[in-house]
Amino acid sequence: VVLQDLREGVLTLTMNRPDKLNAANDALLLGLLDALKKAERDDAVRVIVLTGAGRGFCAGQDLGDVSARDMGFAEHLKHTYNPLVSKMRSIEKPIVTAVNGVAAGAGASLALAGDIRLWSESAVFIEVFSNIALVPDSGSTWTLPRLVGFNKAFELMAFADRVDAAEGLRLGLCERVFPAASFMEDVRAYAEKLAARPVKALGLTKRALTKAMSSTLDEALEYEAHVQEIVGSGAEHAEGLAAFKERRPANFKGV
Ligand code: LHQ
Repeated sequence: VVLQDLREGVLTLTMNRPDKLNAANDALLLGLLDALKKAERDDAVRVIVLTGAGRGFCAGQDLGDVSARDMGFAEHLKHTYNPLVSKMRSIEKPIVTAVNGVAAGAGASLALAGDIRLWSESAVFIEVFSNIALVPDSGSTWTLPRLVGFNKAFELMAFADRVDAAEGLRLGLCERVFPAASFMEDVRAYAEKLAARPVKALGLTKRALTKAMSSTLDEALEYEAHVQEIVGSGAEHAEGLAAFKERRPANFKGV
């Protein structure tokens, strides 16, 4: 249910239940979590791309799967979606969510949980939860208001409005929109460019930004100093400095 492809430093994870628009069952969620845990320890993985097979990105919880109901929703979330989203936010590697089609419910939450969000022109984002009288989960209550403010987030959640790519770009739900016809090639080219950046420094940039979102300025300054000390003694920084002095492009690959 999760396809994995590692090439040129880019690990592409494809949610693969296309007949159901990649609606998530336990196997899919735990498969993603397991792949991220392995990617975290694998130096060959510099960037992670999360996308969906077929015409959907992810339609959220598989409503035909009974395990959530058997377990109770809270326990189910704590066992599956919560550790997955938490890992996406804490892993010190850039995650690109490549939203190829509809992202609904927890699928919309996963789309937002990436560090860089690339949408196809045919992407549709729906905080669909209220259609079935549920509360947004898997991080949407945390991410969406930080992007669009409390009130727009509430409106999108209340009416389960369909947000298309143009509107998603305007609202800041994605960084870039690519044509549907060339979407995965465009994502690939983008991810390879990102993989050529100093990903150890980017991993700590991600960590510092995440921490700063719930800290004071003084705490952020303190943490910046702490991580700067770490990257300052690393091989990437040495390569960056050498390249600057030698007036050549830096080669961070494999450093
Ligand atoms: C699906 C699904 C789906 C199964 C499409 N399940 N089959 C967490 C933990 C605990 C409890 C509950 O919740 C959560 C978090 C959540 O994510 S709650 C929200 C769950 N998701 C939804 O409510 C979305 C339901 N789906 C839809 O509203 C539509 O399918 C969307 C808007 C996503 C797409 O619409 P269309 O493009 O018109 O496609 P479609 O509806 O025709 O779907 C295609 C197929 O996929 C269809 O199957 P079929 O056999 O008829 O071709 C759907 O039944 C199936 N599918 N979503 N979540």
